[in-house]
Amino acid sequence: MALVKVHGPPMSTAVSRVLACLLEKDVQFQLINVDMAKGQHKSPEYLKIQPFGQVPAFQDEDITLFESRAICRYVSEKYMDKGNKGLFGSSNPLAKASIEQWLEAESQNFNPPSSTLVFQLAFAPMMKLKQDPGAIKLNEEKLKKVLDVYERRLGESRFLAGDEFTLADLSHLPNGQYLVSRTDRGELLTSRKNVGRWWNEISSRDSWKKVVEMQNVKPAKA
Ligand SMILES: N[C@@H](CCC(=O)N[C@@H](CS)C(=O)NCC(=O)O)C(=O)O
Repeated sequence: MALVKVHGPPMSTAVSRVLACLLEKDVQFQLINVDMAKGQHKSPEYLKIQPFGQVPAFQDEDITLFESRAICRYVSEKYMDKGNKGLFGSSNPLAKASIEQWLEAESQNFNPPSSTLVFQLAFAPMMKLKQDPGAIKLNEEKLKKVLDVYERRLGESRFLAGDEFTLADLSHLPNGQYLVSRTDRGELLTSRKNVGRWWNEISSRDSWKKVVEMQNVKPAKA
């Protein structure tokens, strides 16, 4: 059987979310580099598999998907019996709804302020772009409020959706990692008692450690 294909660099938060899921599920994959610096993600060929010109794009035989969280849901369902079997819950509708709820919270509440902070504090300086202090302040305040909710939730359960590590937790790893390791605002996560405990636990999973290793490998010069 052909390996599933992930198109995009592991440095991308959306790509790394999919890689973490594939590693959790123990699904072998082929990583295909997309040279974003050269605009390869906007090429007519690439737009056939990702019409918005973004990474990742994902292929499983004749199925082509984009949107990292949708890809993670698909991988978890399709490879239900492989790797971490509880990653996307069981057939219990309430357990599933709880995972969905926190997956949505990640994408709607956590991702907007955390990805803005990561961009402003880590990527803008790297790309020699001007930082926007107003956006930094506003999004730091927004993220604090979101994490206050997480702090209460994680005071009552080990992981976001219950006692088990699920896609809901996994989905926070990409932005969380950059916030903690590449900005000076990591304390937003690590200084909160319950969020800090949760962060240490989810970010030390073998699957995520492998993704971080992949991110730290410099791409070979063409
Ligand atoms: N919601 C999408 C976001 C994809 C996305 O924004 N990818 C970024 C890299 S993390 C990208 O391709 N940026 C280049 C662009 O938008 O032109 C997902 O989760 O897959």
